[in-house]
Amino acid sequence: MSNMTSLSATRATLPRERLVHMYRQMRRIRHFEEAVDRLFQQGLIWGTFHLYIGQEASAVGAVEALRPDDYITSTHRGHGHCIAKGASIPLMMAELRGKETGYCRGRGGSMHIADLDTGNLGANGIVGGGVPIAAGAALAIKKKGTDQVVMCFFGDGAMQQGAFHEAVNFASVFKLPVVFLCENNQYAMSMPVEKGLGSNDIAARAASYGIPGVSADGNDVLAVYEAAKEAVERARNGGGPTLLETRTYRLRGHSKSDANRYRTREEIEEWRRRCPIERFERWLEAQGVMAAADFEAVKAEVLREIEDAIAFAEGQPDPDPAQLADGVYA
Ligand SMILES: Cc1ncc(C[n+]2csc(CCOP(=O)(O)OP(=O)(O)O)c2C)c(N)n1
Ligand SMILES: [Mg+2]
Repeated sequence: MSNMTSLSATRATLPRERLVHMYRQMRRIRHFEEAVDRLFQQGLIWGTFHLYIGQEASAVGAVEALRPDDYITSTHRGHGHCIAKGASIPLMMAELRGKETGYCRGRGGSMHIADLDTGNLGANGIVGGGVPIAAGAALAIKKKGTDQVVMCFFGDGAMQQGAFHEAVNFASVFKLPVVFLCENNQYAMSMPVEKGLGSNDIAARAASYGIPGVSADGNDVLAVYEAAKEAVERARNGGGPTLLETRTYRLRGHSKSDANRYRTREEIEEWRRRCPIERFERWLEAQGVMAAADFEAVKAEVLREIEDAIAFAEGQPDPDPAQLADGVYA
């Protein structure tokens, strides 16, 4: 494994406020997810959800390379993408609590949150389901003649789906403005990548579609940002799609019920030491951008924001049972 302990000092070119923003976004995702877990243990969230803890640098680095009017497609593990793109945390919380004022009027839950206002075309319970949606959105962009870009998030497991192959090939043939971002978190449920993929070299697969393939350290928010920026610029300038792998790790179980029998405690501990937030803190401190007191202040503000969102959601109305069939089409 490559040396993943330090962030490169060549990336000091971003202004302070953007670095602080990236740090805050990572903390917002981390503490949102911790709150979701807690609310579930308290019996206040039901259904299922998939926590993004450990992967925060992937969503934040990638979305930082986008404009507000660009689109994303997301996955079953979508809270991080959603928050990174600018969603309202109170409305996400209301949705997870099944409230009428949530993003899907309380009917969708974790895996169906979409937010068209921020360009989030939606989480998706179908593994690989977002990939053709991203290609379709990119085709629409091309037909309309705007210069927007689609960032398509999916997991290593999604690469084994037929829909992935069809959509990436289609996007390549038509040179569509899309970045296919594979979040390689080492597992698809209990299946390790080295068993589930014919080749561990995810980026190399791009060659078979005639598009560039890039691999980035997914726990280094600036490395993800740099790789995503290049891919986004290529897409925006008519250069077509890129396949970008972010190598990361999910620190929690696959879903709410996971006894972690398929991996060792040592492996989890090793990745915990590469925590993307702590690594970014060390770098920010070394660069003189933020100090320990600043980290604490951001953390306290974010924790307050999350508690406010929980209180907001608690006070929201439940859906009216008489409207149960609203939005059911089949
Ligand atoms: C088409 C389809 N097949 C199977 C599943 C069940 N399933 C849910 S998540 C998952 C693993 C996905 O792994 P990956 O794409 O690597 O994403 P990760 O969970 O690691 O973020 C599977 C098999 C599903 N939701 N959809
Ligand atoms: Mg995976």
